[in-house]
Amino acid sequence: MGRKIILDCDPGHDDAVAILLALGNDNIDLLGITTIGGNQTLHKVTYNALAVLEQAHAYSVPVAAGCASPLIRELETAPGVHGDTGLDGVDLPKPSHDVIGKHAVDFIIDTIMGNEPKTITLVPTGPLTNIAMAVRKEPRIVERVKEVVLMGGGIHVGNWSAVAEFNIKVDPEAAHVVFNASWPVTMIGLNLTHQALCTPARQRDIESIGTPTADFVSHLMDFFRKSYAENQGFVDPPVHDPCAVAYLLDPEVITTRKAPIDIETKGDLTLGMTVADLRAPAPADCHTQFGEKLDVDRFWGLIHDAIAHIGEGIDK
Ligand SMILES: [Ca+2]
Repeated sequence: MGRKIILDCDPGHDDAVAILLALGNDNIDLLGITTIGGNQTLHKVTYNALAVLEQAHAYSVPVAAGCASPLIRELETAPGVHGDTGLDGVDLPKPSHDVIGKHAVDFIIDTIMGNEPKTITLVPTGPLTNIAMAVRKEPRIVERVKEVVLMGGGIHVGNWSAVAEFNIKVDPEAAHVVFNASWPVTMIGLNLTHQALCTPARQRDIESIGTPTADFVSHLMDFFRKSYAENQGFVDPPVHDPCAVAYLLDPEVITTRKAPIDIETKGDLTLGMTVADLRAPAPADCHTQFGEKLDVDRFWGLIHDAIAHIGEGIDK
């Protein structure tokens, strides 16, 4: 059995690749996908999560819809990056399954409390609203979870403002709750994910697998390349979210550094900034760390292998 994870996401092109990476590797046991309003509205990203599972014929992975908006702010979506559907650029297969009849926050709590302590890893790749709500509703999950490995934030780099990354900026108060809970948090931020660039050569390598899912990913990357070129000044798009899953599959793919990290919730210019204190070695009780260096070949090798493993459909 692989590592048990819950993927809390807002698909989103890179979320879709993260889902496929988790599905296509037996060292991950994807217990469920929970959705959060972010890249697009909750309704759209939930549909997208179901459609990505349909694409991979992964019919037994439960999907639970979560919060439609941040804790105290209006939802900000990212149509300029992900299009009107949240997954523009592909013909999404129509989902044959629906969400389960349980809210994402309750699914997260029940799964963590219903499994052995320190066996469940939370992998948030969207705004952190669901995770913060779960902490507030059932604080015992903080002690019980194995760790939180999230995509968000960054060290001295932003994409939704000069210093803030989208997921954190959309719901900084939720991020504050998550980073200040005492569980181990690994932040896979923009400083790391901007090393995960889908170059044309990487994309051709994926296409060479020659399956519908490989084509699906390639079409996603075509759109992502265009939107990143137009909106963010990138030649090749950074594929953020699968970096968090890759770290769980192979810790050596990402080198990490411990540092106290907190979230700015008040700054006029710095709202949503992940403030890491790098002045000295981290204190012994420091529970936060961040990804620093990506082994790029190893990372794309994991993506390739997962898509190849899914083949014509994973049927699980
Ligand atoms: Ca995401």
